[in-house]
Parts: sequence; C-alpha cells; structure tokens
Amino acid sequence: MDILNWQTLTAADQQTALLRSPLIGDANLEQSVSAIIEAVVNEGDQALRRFNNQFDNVNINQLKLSVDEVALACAAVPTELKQAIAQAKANINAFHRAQVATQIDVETQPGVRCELRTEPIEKVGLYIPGGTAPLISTVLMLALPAKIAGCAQRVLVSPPPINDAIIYAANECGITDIYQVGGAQAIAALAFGTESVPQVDKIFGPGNRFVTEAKRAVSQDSRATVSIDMPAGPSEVLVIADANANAEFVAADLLSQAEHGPDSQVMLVTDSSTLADKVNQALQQQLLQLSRMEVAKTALDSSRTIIVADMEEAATVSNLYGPEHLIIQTAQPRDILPQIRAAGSVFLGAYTPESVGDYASGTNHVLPTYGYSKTVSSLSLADFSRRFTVQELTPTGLASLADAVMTLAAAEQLDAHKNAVTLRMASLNTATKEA
Ligand code: HSO
Ligand code: ZN
Repeated sequence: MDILNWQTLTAADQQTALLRSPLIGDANLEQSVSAIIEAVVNEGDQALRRFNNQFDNVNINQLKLSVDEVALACAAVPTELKQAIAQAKANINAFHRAQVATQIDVETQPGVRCELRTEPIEKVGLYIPGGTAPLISTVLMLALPAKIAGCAQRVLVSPPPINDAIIYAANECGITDIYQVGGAQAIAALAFGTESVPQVDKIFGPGNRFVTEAKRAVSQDSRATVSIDMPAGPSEVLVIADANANAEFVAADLLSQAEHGPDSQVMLVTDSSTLADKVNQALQQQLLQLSRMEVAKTALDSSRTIIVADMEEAATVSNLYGPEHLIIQTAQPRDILPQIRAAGSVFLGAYTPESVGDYASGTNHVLPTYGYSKTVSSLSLADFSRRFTVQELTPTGLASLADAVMTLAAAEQLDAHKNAVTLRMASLNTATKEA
C-alpha cells in the first residue's frame, strides 16, 4: 500500500488521497439494462425464463421455489452452519427489535394534538446476489428487519441455482416466496410485477453493476412507484490504528474488505510509521494464504496508508472520507468516538473485527458506501417502515391558532387557506352567542 504523510501533502493532494475511484457512468450498461427492463415489462415471466437461460445458463419453468424444493435445500445444510445462522439471527433480531419506533403524540399547545405514527411498508423485495460468495448473511440482514417491522409481503429473489444455505436462511426468517431470478431482470420483475413475481413497494439488497443500475433506473421510472434502499458503490473500510495496534489484526481486517471485490477500497490511517511498515509486511504474508488472493491484491493496489500527526487528525481524515466501515484499533478507541462524524458502522478495539458486524454481532451490514455515510444511515428498521403525521384540534385549539394561520395565509396571498379558518371561527362565534 502506498504510504502518504498527511502533514506534508498540499491541500489538493490531501483531497486526492481521499478520493474514491470514479463510478464510471456507462452508457452501454444503461442501454442494456433498459432493454432488459422493457423485455420484462412487455413479456413478464417469459422474459425472465429467457434471461435465466441466457445469463445463468439454467432452464427453469417454475420460477418460484416449491415447498418441496425449499425442504430439500434446508435438509442439505450442515448442522454447524445452521447453528451459526441461529446465533447470528438471535443477535440481529435483538438489535433490530430494539429499534421499534415509539409513537410520538404531543400537544403542541392546548387543544392542538400532533402525532407521528409508524407503519410498515407493505410489500418488500429482497435481492440476494449469487456468484462466488453466496451472501447468506445478507438474507438475515434484510429479512429479519423486514419481518420485525411488520412488512406483510416479503419476497426474495436470487440468481439460479440458489445456494441451499440462502434458501435455508430465508426460510428461517419466515420468507415463503423465493424466486429463482437474478440480475437486472429480477429488479424489473419486482418493480413491475410479472405473472409469478409480485410487484413490490421497495427493493433492498446489494448486487453487481447490472443490479445497481436496474435499481437506479426503476426507482426513477415514472411507470413504477418503487423505492430502493440506498445508493450503492464498492465496499470499503478505513482502519485508524496507533502504535499499540496489532499489525496482524489490522492487516487481516484490511484484507477482509479487500477480498470482496477488485474495486473494494481499503485505507489505513495511523500516527505510527513503524506500524504502517508492520501492517504492509503482514499484508504480504496473509495475502498469499487467501483463496481470493487475486481479488484482494487488485483492491490493495489502489489502497493507501495515511500517516497523521495524532488521533485527532486521524478522526479528521476519517470524517473527510466518510467510510462505510470504520475500525478503530487504538489504546483508547472510545476516546475517539465523539469526534467521529461520518461512518456507516464503527468497530471499536482490537477484538472487534469487521467480520463480526458482517455476520453476527447484531448490527446491519447494509451500509452507505462511496462517501454517502455523510447523509445516509446504516440500514435499520426505519427503512422498512414509513412515517406519517396526524393532527387533531379542539375548538379551543383552533381558536388559539386562528390568528397566526390567517395572518400567514394572508401574507402568502392564499385566500382559500384563510377562509378555511375564518369560516370555522365565525361558526364557533355564532354557536357561543346562541348558547
Ligand atoms: N462487508 C460486506 C458484508 C458482508 N461481508 C457479507 C461478508 N458477507 C458489506 O459491507
Ligand atoms: Zn464483508
């Protein structure tokens, strides 16, 4: 990893050091995804079957997994993996159950009652990628909050053949509708509905560039009214470490993110150049042992170590970057926490590797990337629900608010607004006189 010294960088070089590689807008990608979406809109299931054949090399007539197919897949999952899933599930449930929103009910002034109510989103679609790393954990991260939030219809889509453990995890999370379809075509099916795949209100989950582009496209398509969870970019981690940190631990954490993809972003920020050198050595050794060595190596090639003067500066650098994952391996990690402004999820201390949050501590691993942590939150129960307000005024409440509302309406030159109050006040005054 390239080592840069923050203090000696010019302001422009500092900016460059924190720059992510650009997400290249690809006109070809947009076009091919749009063609896939149109095919699904026009031909429904038939298009899904054709794309399954073309992209995933499988011939499936029945897109929805049958009860028997689910049972068969579940039986094939080893006990040890089932136990691991059970432990992860318990923790994710515990953390997300604690997020159930309290209803807000406030009397802003006598006779003026305002409420903020939370309702589940009714129909959600959960996308689970296929490929070389079957993301069993992502099933838990999406399906458990959806269930706790009370989403009535929870549909899962994934490219065929779907890994047995993905089917098992979905089943464990109470998902009965599993469809064997992936890629942009799966997103189109969720957004518009087909004969077998139901249309949903919101689509969640990570995916490759086709899936990401399809999510963007359908969320902006005026024919559909579908929302998506969050904007997506390559996965990333920033580790803040001091001279006390264990270089082996730091290297392992950097590599655990690097192995996700060649475009993963990995960053080390430290006040100790001795540690930086040790981490570099450890990286070289550990890299050789990884089955995804080539992927991790490519990611490391564009990664950086930044040497800072102290931990305060480390926090500043991290805040400027706004990492998806922030690991703090220092003597007193909690001391830095109050200075952290932007990060998807924070991992404190030597014994909190990112892997625990990826799988089983209880926090959600669907997190804002690409600097969006400055404005977008980590996935939580709130994302599976919507809020709406309620207000109710008594005659006294309206009387005490009437002047203010009429004055504002007059100032905005909206006569009907003013009238809606004037009429009621007049009727109230008549009623009082008659009494
Ligand atoms: N680090 C990934 C989540 C994940 N890791 C799933 C392993 N499996 C995205 O934040
Ligand atoms: Zn991971």
